[in-house]
Amino acid sequence: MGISVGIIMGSQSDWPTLRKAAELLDELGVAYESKIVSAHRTPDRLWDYGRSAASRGLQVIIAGAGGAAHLPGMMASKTRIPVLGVPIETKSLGGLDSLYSIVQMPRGFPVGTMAIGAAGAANAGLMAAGILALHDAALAARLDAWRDALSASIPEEPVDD
Ligand code: RP5
Repeated sequence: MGISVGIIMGSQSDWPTLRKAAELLDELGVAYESKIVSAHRTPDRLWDYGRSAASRGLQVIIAGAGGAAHLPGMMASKTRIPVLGVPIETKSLGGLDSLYSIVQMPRGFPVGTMAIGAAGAANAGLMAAGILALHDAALAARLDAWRDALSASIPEEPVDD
C-alpha cells in the first residue's frame, strides 16, 4: 500500500515534536512521509503539496507549526483531505500563539486542532490511524491492541516517589 499520511511542518525545529506522530505511525504500521513545508518561507511548496495531495493518494495530513502558525489552515484551504493541526510549543508564548493561529478557522475550511506540543503530535498520529482504520480492519485491530496495552499499563494505585 502507498503512503497515506503526510506529516508536514513549518521548520526543522518542529521535527522533535512532529516525530511523536511519526513514532506512533511506525508503531501502528502506517506508511507516512515527512516534509518541511513552510507557509511563509516556502509558500510555493505549500501550494504544490496541497494541490497534489489527493491525487498522490494521501488520506490524512498532520500539519505542525509554531508562532504565526498558518501552515495547517492554509493546507486545509488547498485540499479536502482532513488536516490535523499540531500547535508547536513556543518559547515566547508557550504555544498559545500557535494554538490560536490554528484553531479559529473560518466556516468551510476546518482543521482538527490537537493539544499543544508532544501530546498533541502523538494524538495526531493516533487520530490519523483511527481515520484510516475505518476502512482497514487489520489496522483497526492493531490500534485496538495499542489502546488496550496503554490501559493495561496504568496501575490501579499510586506509589510513593
Ligand atoms: C514556524 O516558525 C515554524 O513552524 C516554527 O515552529 C517557527 C520557528 O521556526 P524556526 O525559526 O525555528 O525555523 O514557521
